[in-house]
Order: sequence, then C-alpha cells, then structure tokens
Amino acid sequence: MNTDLRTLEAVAAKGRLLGLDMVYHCASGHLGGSFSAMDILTVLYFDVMHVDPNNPADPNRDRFVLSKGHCTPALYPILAQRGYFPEEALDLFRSIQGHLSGHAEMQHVKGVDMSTGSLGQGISAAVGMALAGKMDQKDYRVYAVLGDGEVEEGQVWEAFMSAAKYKLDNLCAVIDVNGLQIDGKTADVMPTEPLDQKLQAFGWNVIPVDGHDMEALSAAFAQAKDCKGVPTMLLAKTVKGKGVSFMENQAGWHGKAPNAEQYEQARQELVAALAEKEGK
Ligand SMILES: Cc1ncc(C[n+]2csc(CCOP(=O)(O)OP(=O)(O)O)c2C)c(N)n1
Ligand SMILES: [Mg+2]
Repeated sequence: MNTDLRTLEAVAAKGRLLGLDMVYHCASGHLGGSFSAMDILTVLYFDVMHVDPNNPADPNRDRFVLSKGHCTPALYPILAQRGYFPEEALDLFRSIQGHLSGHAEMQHVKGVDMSTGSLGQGISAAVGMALAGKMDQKDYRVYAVLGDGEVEEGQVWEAFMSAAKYKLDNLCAVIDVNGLQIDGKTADVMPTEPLDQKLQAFGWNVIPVDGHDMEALSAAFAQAKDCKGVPTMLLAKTVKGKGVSFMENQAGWHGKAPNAEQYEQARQELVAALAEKEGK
C-alpha cells in the first residue's frame, strides 16, 4: 500500500458526506451505488492510479472509466479531494449553472476520462483504451468500475470477450457486487451469478475481494498488475448505501434524494464516521 489506511478511510468518509450534500441540495441523484463504490474509488485515486490533477490529459496517465456512470456522487467528491477541481464546485451538482452533470461527463469535468451513464458502454470504451495503450506501446493502465445490475446488459459480455481476445493485461475492471440494481435484487431482476465462473470462462483473471476493505482492495489491484496475458476482474462484495444505516441494502435508495429529516440523520451518521476517521 502506498497511502496509509487512515488517510484513505478519511477520504472515503468525507466523500460520502460530500456526496450526501450534493444529492440533498439538488434533490436528485444516486447515493446507494455511490456509497457502495466510494471505498473502491478512494483506493484507485489515492493509492493505485498514476494520475496528475495538474495535467489531467497526460497521455501517459492511468485511465478510469466509471461504467456505472450514475455514481457521480462518489466520483466527483473523490476527484475534488484529489485536486481536479475545488470542493465548492460540488454545490452546483446537476445545476445548469455548473458543469457537474448527474452522469459522468468528460467534456467539461477535469479528470473524467469517459462520459458514461448508458450502462454497458463504459467498459467497452475502457477495452478500447486498453487496446490503444497496447497498440501505442504505452505503459498506462485502465481501470473501470461496473455495477452488478449493469452486467445484466449484454454489451458488457462482448467487451469481456474482446478484452480476453486482445490479452489486455493493462485492464483491471471491478464489479461492485452490492446485490441490488434500480428496483430490486439482481438475483430477482436477472440473475448473474456465478460471476466468478462466468468471467473465468470468458478468459479473465478473477479476484474476489471485500469492497470495503481498502487494504484488501489495494492488494488486489497490485495482484492484478502482476497478472500477465489476461485482463483482471475484481469482484468487490459491497453494501449498497454503505455508511448510512437506513440506506444500507435498500433498493429504494438507488436514486432518491433524502428529505430534510432523512438528510439530518444521514449527515449526523456520516459526520460522526468522519470525525472518528480523522481521530477527533
Ligand atoms: C442502458 C441502460 N439501461 C437502464 C438504465 C437505467 N438504470 C440506471 S442505474 C440502473 C441500475 C444499475 O444497477 P447497478 O449496475 O447494480 O448499479 P448500482 O447498484 O451500483 O447503483 C438502471 C437500470 C441505464 N442507465 N442504462
Ligand atoms: Mg448494484
């Protein structure tokens, strides 16, 4: 691990608080999947990826694609904390006055490598970036985060096949396995398991990991980097809505803004978590 665990935990805790404020203030957005992915994005941006916020278009940078593009209340707070833009910009999330649209957008937001939101397309773009890296003989790595509901979309399996065919060992994807999608359990809407066996059959190196254990995530990303000749998939077991008691494991919190009372309760819980991580 390059960054100490406490620092990472504080970044993720603050990320959840910033995400909550963003969604509450514009009364719209996706907290459930953002909170399940917050620890994964924290480890990527603060421990794993070689990126420079002062040179966001560096051709040699590692790339990141948020294939589950609705989870900007995770991505934008992480980009802001990493230094791509000021935290105050988050106040204009989903506002016509600002640039931070509800789904990830690469034209105006520094640090976003691909516009996403239409599920299934992000991983395909990530495969293209990794293939381009191979063709250009570049050393950069490409990371992508998908949802477990997203993998119900057929296009992702075409992307998975292509990644194996082209031996894209510079690609490491993560499926945020929170068990829920927009309106229920993935197991009920369209069962996807066993994901490990399916991905292995598609030619991928598969690493199961606890998506909230940042040391384990860091080790899994390092293992992925060492794996040659095939792409790697982290199957990250997570809790949708992680960090807010009444949002955890509730499909109803997929894409709903809290009311004033719910906001206060969520805020109290997240402020307490942040204070604990910051040692206050
Ligand atoms: C192609 C496409 N179909 C449908 C949607 C609507 N949609 C947005 S989020 C979502 C559920 C995604 O579930 P999952 O990938 O598990 O995300 P998470 O649980 O991490 O929020 C759906 C169906 C979409 N954005 N794109
Ligand atoms: Mg899900």
